[in-house]
Formats: sequence, structure tokens, C-alpha cells
Amino acid sequence: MTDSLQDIARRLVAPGKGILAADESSSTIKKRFDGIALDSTADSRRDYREMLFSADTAMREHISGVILFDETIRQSARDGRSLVSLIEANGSIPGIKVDMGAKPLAFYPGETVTEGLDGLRERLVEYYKLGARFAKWRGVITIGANLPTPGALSANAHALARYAALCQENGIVPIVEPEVLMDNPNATHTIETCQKVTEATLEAVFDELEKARVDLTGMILKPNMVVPGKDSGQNAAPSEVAERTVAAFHATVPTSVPGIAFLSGGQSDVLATEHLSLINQLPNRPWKITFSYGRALQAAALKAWGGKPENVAAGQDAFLHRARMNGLAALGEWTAELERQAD
Ligand code: 5MM
Repeated sequence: MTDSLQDIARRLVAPGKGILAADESSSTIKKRFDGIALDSTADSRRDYREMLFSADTAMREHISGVILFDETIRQSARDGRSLVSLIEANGSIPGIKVDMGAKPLAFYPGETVTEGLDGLRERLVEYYKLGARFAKWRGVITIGANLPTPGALSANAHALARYAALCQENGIVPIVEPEVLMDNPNATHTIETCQKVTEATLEAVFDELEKARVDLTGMILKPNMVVPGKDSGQNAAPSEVAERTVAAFHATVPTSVPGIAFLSGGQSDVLATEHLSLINQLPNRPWKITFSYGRALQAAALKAWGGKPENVAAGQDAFLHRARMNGLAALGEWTAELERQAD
């Protein structure tokens, strides 16, 4: 029997679990590999992802789903098994990034709209056959002088809603990711501005989702946390980040949405964990709240692996630690003491 959208969405936000965002496009993974002086080739990308997906304890206990890039969903491990089957063998759900990236929005200098709707229905049919049961689309919102504009907010929200409807039509759970950037060039905005823009963004997104007749019970929201811009000079207390983030959701996110899975957005890995844990200690949370981190789950593992076959176990240990810490944070049970115990 095929799982319903609601079953898949519920599994993605199961207690103590979250999503591994491993959907870096070719240019992004090249940047990450440059950091460890490793050439980005189809084989090195495969080796890296194989190292992560075959970290059995981390995957089985803490990773509910993995977001893949088009190349990765078609790749096989060194022993010939598909990378999709490695993920499934650990009880985790394969997912796929289906957007084609954020492109300049005509007549809106400094703003983008995410492309990829043309031909999406056919691509979703193929991805389903390849094993994907959920998908991801990221819209990017930039804060700056007079930005974001209502026009860019509405264009990105509309695209997210059309994507989400196509996913559900094809039995795939949409992860709806409207990211208000914290690390764009000259990100001097305050945490107050981030909260205002995050609320305006989520309001526009849910308005368009409703118009597109998307079933909110069969989707996951992947938002940013409410944090100051990286160049703001503001140091927000973790408790303030948690409170403002949840306040933004109360103002905008319908309670029929089953789950919220954060992006990390350029926060340090430990801070992203601490924020998530504090959020999960606040009262009155009608949604399951967890992680869908890319950098914050992978940075330490990538460094420990360093592109060397002899370091696979070290890379997997580092990944297990972050997955475990974030699994605790998803339950509101992370502590600095537990974080240190791994050192
Ligand atoms: C893993 O990074 C994802 C893909 O980015 P590109 O398309 O630019 O290569 C990205 O969409 C990611 O899934 C989310 O932003 C969350 O990742 P972070 O690193 O912000 O947690």
C-alpha cells in the first residue's frame, strides 16, 4: 500500500529525528570541497554522500529523510547498491530538490525568483519512480535597503505554491522553503527586522498555498529562524531567537501544518542546535519542530573526512555526533554538557 502524504509528512518529523539536506547543487558542493582542497568530481561527490548515508547509527536513529540532488538520486555506492537503497535500508526517506535555483527577478534589482516549474510534473513522475517521496523548493528573500519588495515576496510565494500543488498531485510531500537570508552581502539588519520580514514572507506563502488548494496537512515548512543579519553587530541571546521565531509562527503558520524543519542558514552548527532545543522547550507548539540542516549537520563531518578513504569512520563519527545532538534538540533535550561529552 502506498503511504499517504500525511503518513510521509509525519514520518519526516518523527520524535528525535530530522532531515539531512544533502542537496547541494554542483556549484555549492564545489565550494564545500574547495574548503578541504578536494576536486569535485562525480566520484568524489558520490564517495562523500556514501560516507554520510552509510553512517548507520546516525541515519537509523536521527535522520528521517535525506534531500538529494538530481545527480545523487541516480548514483550508486562503490559496491553497486544505489544511494537511494542505502538511505532506505536505514529506514530513512529519500527526497529530491526540484527547484532549478534562484535567478534574478526582472525589474527587481537585488531580488530573485526561483525557477523550475516548467516540466516539473513530468520530473516529479520520474523522481517518484526513482524512490523520492518528498521534495524541496527554496525561495530566497533578501533583506536590504527597501528590500524585500512586495513584488518579490509574491513571486516567490506563488512559485512555492505551484510547486507544492504539483508535488501533492504526484504523491510527493512538498517541503516549502522560504529562506529569509541572514548571510547575504552586507546583512546589517536587526533581529526585529528579520522577524517582520519572516512574518510577511510566511503570510504571503500561506496565502498562496491556500489559493493553490494545497493540503496543509501533507506538507512540511522549512523556514529560517529569526536571527540578526551576520553584519548587524547584534548578538541576540539564544532565548530571544527562540521566542521571536515561535512568535513569528504563531502569527502566520496554520496549526494544520504537521511539521516545521529549519534550515541552518549560516549559523554555527552548535548554535543551530541550541536554538532548536530552546524552541522545543517553549510552551504551546502545535507543530512538530525539527531540523533540515545542510551545513550545520555536515560541516564537522566534511572536515573530519577530508576526502580521504582512511577517514570515513572519523567523518561518520562526526556526523553521528551532530545528528545525535540535533535529535536531542528536536526533543528540547540538548545541553552544553552533552555537547562537550563527545570532545
Ligand atoms: C544543502 O544546501 C541546499 C542547496 O543549496 P544550493 O541549491 O544553493 O546548492 C540548500 O537549499 C539547503 O537545503 C537549505 O538552505 C538548508 O541548508 P543550510 O546549510 O542552510 O542548513
